[in-house]
Amino acid sequence: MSSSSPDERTLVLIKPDAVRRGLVGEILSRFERKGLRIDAMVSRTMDGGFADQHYAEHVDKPFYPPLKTFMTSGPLVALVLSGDQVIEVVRAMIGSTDGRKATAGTIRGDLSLSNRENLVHASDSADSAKREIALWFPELA
Ligand code: FUP
Repeated sequence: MSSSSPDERTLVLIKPDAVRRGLVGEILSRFERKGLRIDAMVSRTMDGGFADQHYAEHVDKPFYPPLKTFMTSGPLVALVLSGDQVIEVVRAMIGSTDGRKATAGTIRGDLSLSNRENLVHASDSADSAKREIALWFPELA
């Protein structure tokens, strides 16, 4: 019997710009090829109240109103990924927030030219992963 702890989980959103641009397969494929597991996945359009909950730490920021408009503008794909150190691994794979500055080879660095329409969200810590998975997939929490 192994005594190692179970793999970590993270919450990922493939944002409305990625869905509109037909990049869901490309993005999912990167995560699959990395060896991460998809534990849950759903297509959903957020309403404003849900966006406020998801982005609780940003609701008072000046960039939030246009971010909210964008994030509620159409369907997105929400998923839970698991794997060894998945939170850090996925953050590295998506790249820095601004697609114009993100390193080539990352999802944002290769495919986004925007600081807002940057294709993916991924939990940035164990605490945010726990909170976001409970919000999006309460059945898994
Ligand atoms: P990230 O963790 O990389 O997704 O970035 P943040 O948590 O800092 O920001 C969340 C989202 O807000 C970003 F994905 C895009 C949006 N944002 C803006 O629209 N303008 C900004 O100046 C910063 C972030």
